[in-house]
Amino acid sequence: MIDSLFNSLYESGGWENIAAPDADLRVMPAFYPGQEASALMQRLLEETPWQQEAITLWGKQHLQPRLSAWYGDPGSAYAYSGVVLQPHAWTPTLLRIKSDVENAAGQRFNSVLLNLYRNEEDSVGWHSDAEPELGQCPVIASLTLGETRTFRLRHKSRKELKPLLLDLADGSLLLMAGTTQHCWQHAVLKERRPRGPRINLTFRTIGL
Ligand SMILES: O=C(O)CCC(=O)C(=O)O
Ligand SMILES: [Mn+2]
Repeated sequence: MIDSLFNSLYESGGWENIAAPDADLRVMPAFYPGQEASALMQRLLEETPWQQEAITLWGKQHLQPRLSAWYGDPGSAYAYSGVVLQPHAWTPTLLRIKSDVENAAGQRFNSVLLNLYRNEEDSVGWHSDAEPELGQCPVIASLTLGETRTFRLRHKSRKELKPLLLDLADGSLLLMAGTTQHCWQHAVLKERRPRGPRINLTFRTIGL
């Protein structure tokens, strides 16, 4: 967590709340301690059928600058930017992580998007997770394994608000809830300094 945010953090139930207008953001920095996080990272690197999806933007096809995989309950197909991802069936590794995340979040999830950022060149551009199938005020739990990358948030309309920068470290869990997706966008941008691999898992609830 960056220093400038330190004053706006307060603790509740192991969560650090991040004070930001029109958002409900919490972080658990050591949700999985070091060794457990490394073991899970290794298992997911090996077990996941990683794919580089093609997306359509303004009528043009592009390969996404990261690898991904979608898991979920049967029927939880996920559509965005011209891609429709059919879910893989849950693995024991992912079911175990899902149950840990559900206990911390106090909320059930029926799907998860895995992203693998292979190095500093991989990224996800500015967006909000506001697809209709996620519902009105989606709760999204985001687990980071591996390299620390900067997670940026910017308010959609209040341009006077400074972007928030969260350094999401190995084993950390971020919860985004309330009006966060309505009012804010987020991104993990390319970096110049060399970065090792990072896996991010965003647990979601898709209306079936
Ligand atoms: O990698 C991250 O921390 C964010 C990923 C993300 O925003 C997404 O998959 O929708
Ligand atoms: Mn997102």
